[in-house]
Amino acid sequence: MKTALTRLATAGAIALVFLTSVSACMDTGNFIEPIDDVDTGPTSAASAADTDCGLVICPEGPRPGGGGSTFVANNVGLTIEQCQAGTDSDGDGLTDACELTVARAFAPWMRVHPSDDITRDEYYAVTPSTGNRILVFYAFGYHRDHGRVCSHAICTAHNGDSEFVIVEVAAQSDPTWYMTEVFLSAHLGEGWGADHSDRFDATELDSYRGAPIVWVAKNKHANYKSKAACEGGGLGWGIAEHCGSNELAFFRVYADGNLGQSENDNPGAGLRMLTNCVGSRSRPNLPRTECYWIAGRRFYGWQSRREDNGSGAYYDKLAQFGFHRTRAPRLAVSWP
Ligand SMILES: [Ca+2]
Ligand SMILES: [Ca+2]
Repeated sequence: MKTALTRLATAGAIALVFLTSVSACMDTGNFIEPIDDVDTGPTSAASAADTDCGLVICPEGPRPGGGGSTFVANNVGLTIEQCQAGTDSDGDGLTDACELTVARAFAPWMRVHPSDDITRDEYYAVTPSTGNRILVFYAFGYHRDHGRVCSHAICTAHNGDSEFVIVEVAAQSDPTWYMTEVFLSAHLGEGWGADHSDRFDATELDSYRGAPIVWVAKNKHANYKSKAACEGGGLGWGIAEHCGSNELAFFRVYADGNLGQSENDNPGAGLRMLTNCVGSRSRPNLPRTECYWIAGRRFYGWQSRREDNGSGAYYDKLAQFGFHRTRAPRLAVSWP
């Protein structure tokens, strides 16, 4: 995590180097190192990057040393140019094969408590951001939040648990790309001191094969960067969360698990939803369908909604980070 002053100073220093050494969109060979922290804010379909540098990539000049000290390299096996040539079912400029490959390459590894129930159905969205950044939203889709032993409402068990992770990626004209930042949900939007959601530089988390490792709190499934952060975070009122390290689970990225883009929010833009309302893949006998692109549609983990109030709508979380737009803003803009 950086302070605002640190980010401001860093952005200023980088901007000075940038202005004196490179010009936008010059040919920088096969290494394309993005300038960090120079976002101008959320972009629209008609952003300058679209018209100046193609849909996704705007090479912004190399930085000596390569990769940047806060980035984590990951060989995704294809270049950004290859990502823009082929079938693009959701119409966002990235091919289906690219979105699947990128989602698999950066899918979070989960350190879960050995006695936790992490029954889940995973879905993901891959969306262009500004410059050469791409954001991937990983929706864990836990069927149940098993609660904690305490008296407040936040501690109670309920159907559905809509925790998520967002990974920000710097695409390259080279098979090696970079994980730049990660957002971890931890009871996002819950009050009472329970919301420990935050954005991190990629190197602030442990990583495996270029993808982040997250610690998943037992029963309530909040995401933390470490066991210490998990057990020091808690649910408020001194009630601790618990994390265990005996198992390493992974986010299952299916070819038909791509949510696509929200066409409802971008009429006429040519974007398409690939998954909106869907039944449970892992337990087809469950009674409910869950919808990802309907505002305010609470998530019940495919289980009967009569039992309780479920968990927060995935749409609302996608929209908070701009995944309902043609381009999502950088994580640093969504969560400064
Ligand atoms: Ca696409
Ligand atoms: Ca997409």
